[in-house]
Amino acid sequence: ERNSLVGSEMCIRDSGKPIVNGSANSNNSYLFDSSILAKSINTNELKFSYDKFELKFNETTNEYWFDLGDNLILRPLKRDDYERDYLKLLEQLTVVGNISKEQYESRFDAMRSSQNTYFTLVVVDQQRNKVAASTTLVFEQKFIRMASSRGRIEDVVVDKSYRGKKLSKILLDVACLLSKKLGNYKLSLECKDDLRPLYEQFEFSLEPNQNYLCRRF
Ligand code: 16G
Repeated sequence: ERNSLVGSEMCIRDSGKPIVNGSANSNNSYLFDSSILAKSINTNELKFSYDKFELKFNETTNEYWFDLGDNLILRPLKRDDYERDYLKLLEQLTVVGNISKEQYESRFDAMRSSQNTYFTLVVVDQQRNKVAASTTLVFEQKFIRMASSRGRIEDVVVDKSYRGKKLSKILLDVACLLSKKLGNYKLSLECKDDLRPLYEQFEFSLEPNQNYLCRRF
């Protein structure tokens, strides 16, 4: 029955040599060192091509980001993205609840200090000063597979007013390449039936005889 596939885990596998995460994060405002993006994401290695996808660098702040055109940029989550309605964006995915700025910042700091674990990517509309789309790539370190790590694609969300601009595709393309370059042996995600075609474009598939089981509290 088709419904039995709801929430099933989809997975892609890759074997890659881990590359060392960039130097210590010199910039306090990014969740992770953006030089990792610059080193890992070569436009010609992305699965799809986009109208504009241009690496930019600010020598003063030492920050990298990608210019997507149309006043949109792609970069790591920033500590002040609370002001850019990041949590309101997440509300379009699931329940967020009332999170104060202080609570957001303290969770951000905890995530930032978990080295090599949280890679939240955001697309920001610079004209409206608003987060338009986001996803988080999460790494889980393992002893298995020669002390490898697995990746998970989490919290993919595009603001209603920015749908149809290929933002989820761009974010997934970047997250998948990042996962591969940083040496995950597999990458997985959970999704509803209607989103399967999106993820299948990135070679995610239901693995035979694998079930995603979930207990909620
Ligand atoms: C979806 C998301 C997952 C998110 C969950 C929230 C993707 C690929 N999957 O499964 O990351 O955390 O929804 O729903 O974005 P929940 O609050 O019911 O767990």
